[in-house]
Amino acid sequence: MLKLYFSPGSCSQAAHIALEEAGADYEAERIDFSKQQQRSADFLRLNPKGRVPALVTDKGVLTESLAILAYIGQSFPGSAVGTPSDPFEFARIQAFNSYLSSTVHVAHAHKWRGSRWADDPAAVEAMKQKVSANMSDCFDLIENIMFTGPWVMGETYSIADPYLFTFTSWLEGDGVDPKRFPKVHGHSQRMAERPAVKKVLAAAAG
Ligand SMILES: N[C@@H](CCC(=O)N[C@@H](CS)C(=O)NCC(=O)O)C(=O)O
Repeated sequence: MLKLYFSPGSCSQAAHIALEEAGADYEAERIDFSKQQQRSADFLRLNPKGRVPALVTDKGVLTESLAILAYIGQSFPGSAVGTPSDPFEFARIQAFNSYLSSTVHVAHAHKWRGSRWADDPAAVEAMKQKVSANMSDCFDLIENIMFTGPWVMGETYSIADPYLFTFTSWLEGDGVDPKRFPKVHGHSQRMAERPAVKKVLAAAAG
């Protein structure tokens, strides 16, 4: 059975929703950041990066949301998050998710994790001050160029949808009004109505 290590509200939420959407048989174990459990010896043995998500499979542990989402999509081909067999269509999904992973996530991380990039408290504070503007720029691009609608890739729901939903949920905390992006905001509202999403949010709250 698959086992997902997650922390509520973090990027691991995307993999959690994808597992639900796929109808996968899985177990979910919460990692409590307030207790620094991501740095515990037990968790570091599993994922030396000290981050979530981590997915234990029968072939070994997978890390990185981009890889985990693609693995779920390819493992459950007929499901709501099954990946397309056409290489170009799959690459389009990966391009979108890669932008979230390598650009938007990094822009967001400057708010709480600036010490990864600088020791000087003034530099860390200066990075924090850029988060709102950088997240706005990223979402301008998503809203106006990258997002098709009603789902990220158009008519077909995919592994890009739970991933975008997760990043959109960070906007308010980053000082950005999500309503500034009507298409993305509508997407979030549609996502919130999906049974898989409701189940994951309830599990995270419990
Ligand atoms: N590139 C990784 C990033 C994973 C990551 O940074 N996860 C955050 C939560 S969103 C985390 O575990 N942070 C804990 C920490 O930095 O101590 C991915 O996309 O999965």
